[in-house]
Amino acid sequence: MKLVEVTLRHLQMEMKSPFSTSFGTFQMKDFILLEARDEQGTVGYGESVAFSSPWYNEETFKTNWHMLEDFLIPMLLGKELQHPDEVSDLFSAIRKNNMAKSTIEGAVWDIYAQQTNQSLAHALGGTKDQIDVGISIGIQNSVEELIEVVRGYVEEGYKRIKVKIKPGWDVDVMRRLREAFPNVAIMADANSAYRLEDVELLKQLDAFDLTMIEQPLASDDIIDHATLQKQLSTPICLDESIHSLEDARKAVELGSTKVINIKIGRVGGLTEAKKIHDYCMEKGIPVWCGGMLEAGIGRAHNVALTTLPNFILPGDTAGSSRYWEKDIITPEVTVNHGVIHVPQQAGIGYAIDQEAVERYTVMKKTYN
Ligand code: OSB
Ligand code: MG
Repeated sequence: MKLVEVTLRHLQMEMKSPFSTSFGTFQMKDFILLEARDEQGTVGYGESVAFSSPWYNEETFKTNWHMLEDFLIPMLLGKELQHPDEVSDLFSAIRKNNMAKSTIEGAVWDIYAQQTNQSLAHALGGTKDQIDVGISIGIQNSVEELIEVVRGYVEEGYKRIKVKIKPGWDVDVMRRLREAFPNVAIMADANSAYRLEDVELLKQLDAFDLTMIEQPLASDDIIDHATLQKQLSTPICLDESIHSLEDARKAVELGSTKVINIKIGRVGGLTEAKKIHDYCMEKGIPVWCGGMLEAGIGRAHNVALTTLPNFILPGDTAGSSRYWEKDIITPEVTVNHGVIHVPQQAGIGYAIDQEAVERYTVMKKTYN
């Protein structure tokens, strides 16, 4: 396989309702959709999950555009590849910028799956033909509202409810949520809003039988999380702190995390995601697939990755309609009773909706 043409598009999509975390609120999503064509004419797609502001990590859709245009696309155009795993080896010469790398690596995996006539899930080594999913719920205006929102998703059948927490929206909220839903799998995601000094407050969460607490401490920390985990009975799950297999290994060896949230973009692509999955499986660390409020292409890649056997816990891959009036793929990703049926066709198994893509395109540029 040899890429001969790559098109970047800046897309802008408005979310159905704002999504609030401890670090900010999302309403408009600006992101990059990448289309790659190889010499045989096979077309693959990738989606950058970087946001417009560097809140979650240091990348933005504009830094991704720069990295793609000036470094990553030139490295791949005209380069003969036998397998998508070679992409991350080539990109190892460039530090970090994982979401930028993942955008084009995902399109190479899509092309590879099509040319070997298998679904992306199968190409990755996936074993499931349906996956269980949960949902992530942002900070609401009141606990009463939160309970009503959660009730709706529990009734739809989502297999696990994750709620965002932050100082001032934590112990009391989780207590009331647990009282309202005694038998639902509930977890909390702090997006790095606490410090080790908050240990007494965080210990109070142990009373609510949470499946896990996600990234309570600093986004670059694995030391304090190990200290905290020794004092909590609730398992800690790292998100922001894990960028690679090496990070995962160190966090597991230190005892900083008992579960890992794998996000394809954060770790630099599907090849690295698979390596983290395999390592965790060997160590008995369950993983789940996180979300970045993706549009259809990113969502389709998440669905494929989640078919790997150690994705034991339901992830954040909710259905397209939870986020968008109209997604950019057809059919959209649909969830029934908390389950997504994984498409079996070659490639990602969802087609691009060209009309929707055109409608959301702000800018477009082709490289060849
Ligand atoms: O920490 O997992 C996170 C959304 C934006 C940034 C970070 C996170 C999230 C979510 C939503 O939790 C996941 C989703 O529904 O895509
Ligand atoms: Mg998170």
